[in-house]
Amino acid sequence: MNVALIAASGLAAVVGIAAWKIRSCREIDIISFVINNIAIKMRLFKLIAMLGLTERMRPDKAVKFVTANGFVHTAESPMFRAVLDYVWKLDVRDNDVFVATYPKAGTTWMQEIVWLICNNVDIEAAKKTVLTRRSVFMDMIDVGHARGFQSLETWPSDKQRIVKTHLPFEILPRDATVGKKGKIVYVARNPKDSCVSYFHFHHIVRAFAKTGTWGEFLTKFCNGDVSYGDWFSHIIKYWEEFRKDPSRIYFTTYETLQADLPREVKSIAEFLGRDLSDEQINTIAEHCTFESMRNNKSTNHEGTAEEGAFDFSKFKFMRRGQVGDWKNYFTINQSAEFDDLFEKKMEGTGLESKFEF
Ligand code: PPS
Repeated sequence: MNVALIAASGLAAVVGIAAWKIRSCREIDIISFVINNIAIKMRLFKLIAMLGLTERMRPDKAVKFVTANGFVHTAESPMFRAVLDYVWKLDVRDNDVFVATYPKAGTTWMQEIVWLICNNVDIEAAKKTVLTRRSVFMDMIDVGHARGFQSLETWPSDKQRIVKTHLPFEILPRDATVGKKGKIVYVARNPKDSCVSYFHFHHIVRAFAKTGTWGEFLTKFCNGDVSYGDWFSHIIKYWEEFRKDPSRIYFTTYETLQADLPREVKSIAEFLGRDLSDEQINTIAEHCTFESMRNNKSTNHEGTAEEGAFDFSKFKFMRRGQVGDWKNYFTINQSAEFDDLFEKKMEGTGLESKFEF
């Protein structure tokens, strides 16, 4: 045996033992902090998954913490916590477009639409490069080929940034909120469907908290004890800001996109100051159907380097893509209780009629 082989076997044994010893996400965080290398962190995630130890990494619950500007925020994956202080100070460019949503509202869908609108409907280019590289997820740190917060700072100045975020309006970059730079496209989704989609997504993301049963997860969702916190305050705040300045914020819903995609693409293009032909609008709409995006390696999150963070064995990222899937999960009592909560929280906002259950 040569020396390199002995060294490699030794290293593999050490890493294997370390992975076996790791009991929680927190420990992976500490290791990543010490080695300061997010790619290694992703490999650790993968290794632990291969050893069948994924469940032990999941935190028990979401954590509430105070952000740089004093806002109380909630997160499960520590990766999201780490980046917030930087986000607040980001230099926003005038032509930045933020695709903002509460998780599972159709973010990926809207990112692809906006990217195509802003890039001359270049379908070939869109297929060639995964969406996570074309459109940055601001709330995350760079992971392998996935673009996170750091890449925003070094993004070429001649290329427009299409920025994905789930952050509440209050903790977006100061330049975007106080400074009013860039535009925001906000997508909201019927909260019952959002909750069902989020429940399944928790089985995919290795670093998210344990869901418990469906009923237990629903309770957490209603209490805002999940990553990105309370659904109601998220959407209400963006809605209020949209009403103050509709020239800078576009507000739409998943259900509106489903109802008439070409009409919505046209309207978003107008908001972004792009004049698209009917043919271009239809090309985007066809490229962005659920089936098409589910089969597209560039948008379905499969086979990318950040995959180490995901476990697609039970559910795919492009799971169902339907309006009303909640009816397969909510009991009659759960639905009635949710309706009461919805009525109470939404009263007087003008948002009540946006969602029909
Ligand atoms: S994330 O992780 O928060 O960024 O997820 P997000 O992209 O917001 O939401 C994922 C859900 O959107 C569905 N989806 C679509 N539905 C219809 N048409 C298209 N093109 C489309 N693309 C994504 C996806 O399937 C998830 O919803 P569920 O209900 O889980 O299927």
